[in-house]
Amino acid sequence: MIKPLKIVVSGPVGAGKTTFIRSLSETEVVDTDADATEDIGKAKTTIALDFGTLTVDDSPIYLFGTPGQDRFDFMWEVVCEGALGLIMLVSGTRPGDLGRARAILEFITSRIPVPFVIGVTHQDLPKVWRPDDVADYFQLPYDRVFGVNATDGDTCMDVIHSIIALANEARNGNPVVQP
Ligand SMILES: Nc1nc2c(ncn2[C@@H]2O[C@H](COP(=O)(O)OP(=O)(O)OP(=O)(O)O)[C@@H](O)[C@H]2O)c(=O)[nH]1
Ligand SMILES: [Mg+2]
Repeated sequence: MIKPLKIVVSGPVGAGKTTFIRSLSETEVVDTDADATEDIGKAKTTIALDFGTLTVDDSPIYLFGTPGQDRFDFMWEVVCEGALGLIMLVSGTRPGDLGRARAILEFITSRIPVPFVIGVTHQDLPKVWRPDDVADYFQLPYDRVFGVNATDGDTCMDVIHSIIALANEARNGNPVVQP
């Protein structure tokens, strides 16, 4: 059996990590959503991880989602163990969370030299931050930042194809070059 490619989906609270994995997974998603105990603008939040699977071009992909809340940050390293690619999601409706997204990105990539792409969710809504705005914020090339509607698998697949290409380079022994 081909070893599955492990991809982590991370980002701040409400970025759409659980929704993204649910939209893509071909198997029933294992989630750990529980009632939020503080006001985070929604009823449920991930407390440990999300897990889903899909197959792309005959290759098995494992998707692991992290919790967004700070108080579960001890889970990030656990969830990221062995990952070959990282998808950072930020919501276009929550530009105030970009600093938080940057902190998570630095936390993970400083511990695991993993290639990453960024998805800006909620692109189906008007007046949200667009991928180019977020690329400028992170000073990243525009082709590393994708507009996503996490409730719709089509836009999520663009992100998956991009991270698979980067992850395969890393898997083939090429050094991970962060932009
Ligand atoms: N319209 C729209 N709604 C979205 C999108 N992504 C997520 N949502 C909604 O936003 C809310 C939060 O999404 P979640 O998937 O729970 O976010 P999360 O990143 O897993 O959040 P935590 O687990 O709390 O960190 C849910 O009500 C989703 O349905 C999107 O791209 N467009
Ligand atoms: Mg979640």
